Amino acid sequence: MNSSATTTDRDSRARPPPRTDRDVLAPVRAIAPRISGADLIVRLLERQGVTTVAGIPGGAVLPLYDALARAGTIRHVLARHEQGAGFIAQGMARATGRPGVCIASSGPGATNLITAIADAKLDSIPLVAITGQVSRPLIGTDAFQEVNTFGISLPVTKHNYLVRSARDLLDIVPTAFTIAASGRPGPVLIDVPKDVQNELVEVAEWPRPGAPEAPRAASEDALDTAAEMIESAERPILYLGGGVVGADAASAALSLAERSSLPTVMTLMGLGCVPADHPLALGMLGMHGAPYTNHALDECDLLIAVGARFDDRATGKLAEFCPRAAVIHVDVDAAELGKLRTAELAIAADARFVLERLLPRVGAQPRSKWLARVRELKRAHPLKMPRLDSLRSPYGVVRAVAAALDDDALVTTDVGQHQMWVAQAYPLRRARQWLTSGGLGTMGFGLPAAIGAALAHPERTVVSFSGDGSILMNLQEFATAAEQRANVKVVLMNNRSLGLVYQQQTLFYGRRTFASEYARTPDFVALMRGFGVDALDLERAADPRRALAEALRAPGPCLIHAPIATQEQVLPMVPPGAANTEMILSEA
Ligand SMILES: Cc1ncc(C[n+]2csc(CCOP(=O)(O)OP(=O)(O)O)c2C)c(N)n1
Ligand SMILES: [Mg+2]
Repeated sequence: MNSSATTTDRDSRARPPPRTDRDVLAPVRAIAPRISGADLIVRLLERQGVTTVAGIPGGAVLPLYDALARAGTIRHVLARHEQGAGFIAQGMARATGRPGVCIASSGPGATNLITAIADAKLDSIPLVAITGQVSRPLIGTDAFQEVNTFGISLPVTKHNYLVRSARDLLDIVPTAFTIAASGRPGPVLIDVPKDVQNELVEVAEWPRPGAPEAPRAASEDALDTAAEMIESAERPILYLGGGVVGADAASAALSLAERSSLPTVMTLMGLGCVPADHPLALGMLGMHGAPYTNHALDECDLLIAVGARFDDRATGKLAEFCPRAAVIHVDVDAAELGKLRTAELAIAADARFVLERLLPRVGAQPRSKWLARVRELKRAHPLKMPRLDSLRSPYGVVRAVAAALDDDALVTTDVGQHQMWVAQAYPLRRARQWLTSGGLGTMGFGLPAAIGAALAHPERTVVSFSGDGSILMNLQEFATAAEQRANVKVVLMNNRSLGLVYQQQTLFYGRRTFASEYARTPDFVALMRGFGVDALDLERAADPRRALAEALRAPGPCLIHAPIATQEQVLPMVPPGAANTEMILSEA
């Protein structure tokens, strides 16, 4: 979609705006009231059902902010950095499945949003980003706070617009919501010059709100073939990715797994689709997956990949991934099919559509031999989680937090060892419970995403596992959390290092740990006082477990400081480029 947007927008900047369908379908009546582009955006957002947006104002977007102020219908969450606003919007989107909305000004406001937009692109998260731009006559003059936001965002958006006339907003805004949420979801950026925000237009008729397109269907033939392949397989494995979450297909996946006795692996993005403690759940595959998970994949004869994209962190050395398996690959994005692994059966369709229609096509199968073999693999190649009962050990902290919460709690993470410890050890039991930056792996994601999730589900607890490196990347959002009284609990696993880097240097660079250990770390508990946020230091608490449970129960934001030894490693680990069966199993 980007390519068409580029050519259209680039080539026609100097020309008058093209006529749109709306010009033809909805002729403007002379008596219609005149409304500014900024007011139009607010009305169109209201019509989309948007109740909360996150952003930071600035000169080029002030008309829109004024329209938000005058309307008073949409809650605006004032972030402290535009990347925070982008991740707050993402948190709302990931927790609900509906597009999140963020707003930034031109120039540095827009560039600060880019990482959050790229993150949404790689994880297929529906997002609508609205940026202010310098007025049309100034575009291309290096005006104050002018950057080519359209150009910069082009490769990291699903679609983007530079709006050339206020009238075009009537098409662009609803279409942006449709594109963001349809098929494979993703971020859409709308760049609106200041004079377009101020431009008055007559609106005779309002467009319909943009809704997701109907789910993409699969052919009866493809469904029949898939069912036959599943029926006749001896050692099938279901491989679920983030696309299953995006398509709200988790319960359909579980039903199919149960009907046909399919051991099920999940990608980092797919965790929660099948409850972690379900007998068929094999947990996360790949670089930090359980040894038995990767061994089971090595033995399977049919891999049923749904909404998963054979990412290198999941597959390890691709040529040796599931070497004995035929592949059924279901993905709503046809571009994913055959991209990395040729499938014996490739189905470009909605995950839920396919899974729900496969269910009546497959018979109940006990698969006792294969399930017995999988149990044997579990015994022979367990996931070791040492010192589970200690609050000084990573797994112990994760399990203690989980034990104090129920399944309603949402979990976000930052990026690093702590993210993988949580992925391995937290008993995730439902889709949309788990919000993590998978594709881009963005440090700084956790806190603002948790704020967004808490805004979407104010009645729930949101726990964000973070690292001492990651938390400093969007620390300023504690001010937002305090202001919003967001029910966010940050569990800071402080190993005084960029732990995952430290681990890789230890394992793969001759122990030359360089630029990964902090000579000084801040007093995080004291920092929280500055933000007006409660803090608990597990090291100093007389009864840490009780203090932890109380901190998690108390409403509002809180930081829980959990010191961890720098030398702790997240294992197993598949060395980059190696096959998933060549895991490093013990500490080096
Ligand atoms: C924005 C960003 N910069 C750099 C990296 C590379 N990186 C991946 S993990 C990591 C260390 C993270 O440290 P911390 O947050 O303390 O987590 P830990 O591994 O110690 O648990 C780094 C630097 C990244 N993922 N994101
Ligand atoms: Mg760290």
